[in-house]
Amino acid sequence: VSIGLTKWTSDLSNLARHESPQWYDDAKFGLFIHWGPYSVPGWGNSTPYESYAEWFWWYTTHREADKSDFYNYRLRTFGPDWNYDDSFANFTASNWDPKAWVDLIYASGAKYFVLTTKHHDGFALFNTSSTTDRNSLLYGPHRDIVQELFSAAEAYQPDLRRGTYFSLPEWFNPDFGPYGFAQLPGNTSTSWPGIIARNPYTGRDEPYTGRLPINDFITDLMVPQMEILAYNYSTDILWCDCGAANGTAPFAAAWWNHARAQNRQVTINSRCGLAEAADFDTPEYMTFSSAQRRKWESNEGMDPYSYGYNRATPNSSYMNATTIVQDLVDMVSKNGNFLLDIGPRADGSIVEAEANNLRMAGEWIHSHAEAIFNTTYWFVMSKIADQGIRFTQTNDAFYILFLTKPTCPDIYIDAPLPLLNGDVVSVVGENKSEPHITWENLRKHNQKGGSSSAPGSGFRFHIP
Ligand code: FUL
Repeated sequence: VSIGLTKWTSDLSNLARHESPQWYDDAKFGLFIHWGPYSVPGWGNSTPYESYAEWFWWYTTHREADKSDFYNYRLRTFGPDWNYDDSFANFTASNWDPKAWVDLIYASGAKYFVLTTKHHDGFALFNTSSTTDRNSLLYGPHRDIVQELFSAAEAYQPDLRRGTYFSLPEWFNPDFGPYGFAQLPGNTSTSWPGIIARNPYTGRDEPYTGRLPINDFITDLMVPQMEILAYNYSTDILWCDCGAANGTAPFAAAWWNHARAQNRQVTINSRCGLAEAADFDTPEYMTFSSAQRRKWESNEGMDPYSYGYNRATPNSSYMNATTIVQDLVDMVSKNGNFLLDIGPRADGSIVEAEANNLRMAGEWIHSHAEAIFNTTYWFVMSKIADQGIRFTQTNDAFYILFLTKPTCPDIYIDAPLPLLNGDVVSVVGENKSEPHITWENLRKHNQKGGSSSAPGSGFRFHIP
């Protein structure tokens, strides 16, 4: 029998048959990196409000949204004549060592990374010369950031999967009229499109550096840039943002046909405009309380409320290693991946608290890899998922993960064990004193030794 594969077409019901590949499901843990000109002001306040620092331009031009007092920070730091694009010159990457980033990604235990290749400010970290000059090759670092990071990953950690965050809209692009943020619900501005260029505080028009004339934002800029990431940079994950009007469906069909011809499997997130046809959902600064049949990936900053670098954040506020491990375990047990974000400084250095906590979490993750990676969730218990106990499984092992050290050595789980020939493995976690993780090493017991179960009944488990 010869069975042929039909080509992907841009029909949404056809695209919906595409799913996240096995490698993505197995990878579980990724590092998200938000880096761009917004890393220069690098500020999002801390108390009483904190806001995404990568939204610096937005908050300094939208008074009604500016709860964190961005504008006054901008005024006292840069003065009244400063424009957002003035930050390009100080986005230097002067201490940026792509290999050091790759080393840290690997040390954290992550199996993939997703770099902001263009955030809402429209500044690209890759070569966009056919569509706009607003990029890191011509301004700021004068380097092809995406290419350098991807090459370093390929050279030093070839198993790391490489992903690209790509914001569909551009906040203050005058060419972007009909689809802009200004038309989102809740924005009461009637001065469209003037608000895009004119700063309502200063009354001056802000420049939009590097704009080339185009006719249609979607067909002449957005889609061509997605194609550049797909074909010139061979991204594994296209991680779009904002779900604005788009031309994603025909793009995705062509990209997937191309990838298939190359024997590659690539994936696309839920914010590219494909609705249910996307491969995975992307809850932001939130998680699910139970397992989801549909693949999902939670993303959040190590900063309590920012993806981009926020100099107002105290070291002690960054997510600590224990929380990283607990969140990862929790998400994996519910069919989720964890995309954890860092915000490097404008010179390419990484906040020490972020790097340290990632390395510490990575020690645990590396030494307990078998209970995390290449596992699937156990739907039965993940619906209950409570009391600090989580479950994962492979073909030959069943893992019981304790988010904290159990207070009682005998545990009864009132659900039948999955049919299994291999090991039952307990992974005991203990958080004695921050910032040190003191989780014990894996301890294996075969079913006879450590637990008992009978079909249809629960099972008893003794922690030695
Ligand atoms: C959001 C963006 O607006 C944030 O700045 C950040 O990039 C996050 C991952 O997605 O929609």
